[in-house]
Amino acid sequence: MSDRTVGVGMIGYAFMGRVHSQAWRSVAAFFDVPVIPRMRVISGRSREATKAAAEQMGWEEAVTDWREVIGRPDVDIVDICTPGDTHAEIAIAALRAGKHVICEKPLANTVAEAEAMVQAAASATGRSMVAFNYRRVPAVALARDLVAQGRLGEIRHVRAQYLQDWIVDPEFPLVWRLQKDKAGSGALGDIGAHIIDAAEFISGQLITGVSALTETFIKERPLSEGSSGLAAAGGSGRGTVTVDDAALFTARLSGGAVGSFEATRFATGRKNAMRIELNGSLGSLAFDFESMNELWFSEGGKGFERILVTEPDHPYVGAWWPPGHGLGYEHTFTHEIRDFLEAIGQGTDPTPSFADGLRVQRVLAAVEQSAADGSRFTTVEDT
Ligand code: SOE
Repeated sequence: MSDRTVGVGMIGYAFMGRVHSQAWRSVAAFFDVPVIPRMRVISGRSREATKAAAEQMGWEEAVTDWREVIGRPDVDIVDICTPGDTHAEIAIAALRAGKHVICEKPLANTVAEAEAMVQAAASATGRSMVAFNYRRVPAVALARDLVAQGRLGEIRHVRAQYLQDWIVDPEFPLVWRLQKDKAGSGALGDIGAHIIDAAEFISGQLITGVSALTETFIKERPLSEGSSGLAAAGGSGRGTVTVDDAALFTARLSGGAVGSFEATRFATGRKNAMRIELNGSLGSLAFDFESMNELWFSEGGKGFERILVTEPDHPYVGAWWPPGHGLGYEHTFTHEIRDFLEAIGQGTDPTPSFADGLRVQRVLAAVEQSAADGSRFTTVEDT
């Protein structure tokens, strides 16, 4: 076996686990990575279901206790794909055991947990990364490059939305993403976190303060009897929704831009519309994940023109298909794993780091605080 092999253990195997598995399986087939992942083991609560998932997704073994994964000498990388309430405990234990850790977003359910994770990462030998996969959409990476090259000039507006509609039906069950003790917050942390990260990543500016409101439209739902991906079956009995259905906020950014942000699961007809537009003194750009192979760009006083982001010199694209053939959701995770392995191989710190995840967590906290205070402007560092 190659001495470049690194053993991977994944905790959780639902929607995010499936898409991460696809990335672990495919990364070395498409990218020239310095270390080659071997999919050693996954853990989940039910023995039978975890075993079936391991077989289906290409993992060698299945266990029912995540501590077993962390304790194994043949596991070098721990991939955390569980709900947010378990991130801190697992990540800190894995880092203390000397593992590299990649953790799903948002980093944690609270600022205090995220701070503890950052502390553990700072004193660990392993590398750590939070999985904001949309940074790895080629068009999003290209957008950041254009801003960094100064093509937009001084950025004045950042306009970001993340629109979904999978819980519009009031009879959609009370899955874990609708429970504060499991998910930390609702649309805000689940999808708002992505646009906060994308806005900071593309603009190169940090959110310094927010003025927010949140809403929970459907306050009670049938209890959930099982879910797969974002689909779920309702059982008997009803429970209270303890998170926001929608979160909206305006923001100030460190470079002088002003921002508006909207995260909702009630945008009927919008399935995964992660959108961002930036307007600068020289030009603008606009992106919508539902057309993820396109970036719209305006400069020289002209209207927007489409860039088809499928050329070999566009970020990540050269590893895949000929121009015009396009990429999908799963590729963003392959790119994320590629960058993570690259950093591990080179002995550098991958981004976004746990510290970046903590920053997003502070913005989430500021949004919640501002919404609770009745939209008073809330400084991010005060949370
Ligand atoms: C559900 O809203 C979800 O699966 C998020 O949890 C993911 O982060 C996002 O990529 C797609 O939607």
